[in-house]
Amino acid sequence: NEKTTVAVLYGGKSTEHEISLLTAFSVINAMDQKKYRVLPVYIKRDGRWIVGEEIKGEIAYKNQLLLKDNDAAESTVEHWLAPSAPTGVAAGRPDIVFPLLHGPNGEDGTVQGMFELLNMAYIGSGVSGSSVTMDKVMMKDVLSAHDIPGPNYVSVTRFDWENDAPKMILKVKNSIGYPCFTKPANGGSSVGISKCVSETELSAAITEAFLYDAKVIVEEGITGREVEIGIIGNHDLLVSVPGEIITKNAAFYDYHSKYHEGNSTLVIPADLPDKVKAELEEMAKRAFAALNLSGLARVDAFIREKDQRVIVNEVNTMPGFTQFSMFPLLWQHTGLPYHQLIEKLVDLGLEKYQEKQQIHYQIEK
Ligand code: G1L
Repeated sequence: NEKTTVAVLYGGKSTEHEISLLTAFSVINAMDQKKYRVLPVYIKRDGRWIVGEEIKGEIAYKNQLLLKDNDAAESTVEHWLAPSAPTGVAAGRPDIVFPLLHGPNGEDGTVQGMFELLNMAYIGSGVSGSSVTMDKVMMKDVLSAHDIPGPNYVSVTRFDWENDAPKMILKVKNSIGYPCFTKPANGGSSVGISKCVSETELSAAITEAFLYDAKVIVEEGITGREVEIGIIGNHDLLVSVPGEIITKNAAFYDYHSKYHEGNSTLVIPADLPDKVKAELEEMAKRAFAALNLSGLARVDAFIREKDQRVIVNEVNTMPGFTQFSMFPLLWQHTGLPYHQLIEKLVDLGLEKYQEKQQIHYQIEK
């Protein structure tokens, strides 16, 4: 019974460096070292990669994961670059990679593309699912093509905005109205998001969102309950119990204070009528399949007040993943504790890799 070598990839150049580190700390300490060899792979802020020695025992402080040059194992990432290199610690090649990276260098399909080229197994969605889901406009275009209800939205590129801002404002007024929300299209960030109730506010909000991306999405504000649900699987999809985010005095708080300053509470499981719950599960599974996702996703939706219909608002291929984050908590309440969730994701990643090996890239003679 050989152990499976899992490389946990964390750090990175983005603003989410700290969250990535904290998540890696949480994941690594939850992994059963009788089943797995855990290799830390740290991407430093300057972009350099350090492959550390196998982790043995519990890590006491997350800062132990800030590997220094002299912590580097003999094996380096360069060893992985030979697509035919054998797997195993000695050869330096892990059986599977667990990418815990956010933002432009981890969630948009680029890291996944690298592991495809290296012919290595990795956890989570592939290139197309990751990149399409990362771009909120592309994601909503796909969901809408599959008749999955979402808020109305308008895409504004920096080019559109610089050339004819009044036309874009008019477009928002005609197809969405107020209140509306503006967000950088690139889903990696929670910054640059605003709620607008007037043209003046909209103008300022769009200008601000362009600090973070060259494309901005303007969305209809939906009045209703905010719920989230977890999905795991590749083909046979399992759904978690739903959770609900309850915000105290919704109108009063901006995005940051709402989600990051304790002005909202989490209720798991959400208390939903069976019919609504069934619709949420179905919409979440349909969204997962439509976006060509694998492994896992968290789907965020509204239960619209006026008709109790499920409106899919966000799909996240790399949800918060510490032991105390929404996604693991949802699974905890569904009967799958954190360490088992991680094992399941490793199995799903290996399974997907095996399936891909069956594809013939040449016509057999
Ligand atoms: F690999 C998975 F399972 F797909 C995966 C990857 C990344 C799940 C969750 C995450 N989450 C993160 O990386 C992050 C939320 C810590 C971003 Cl920094």
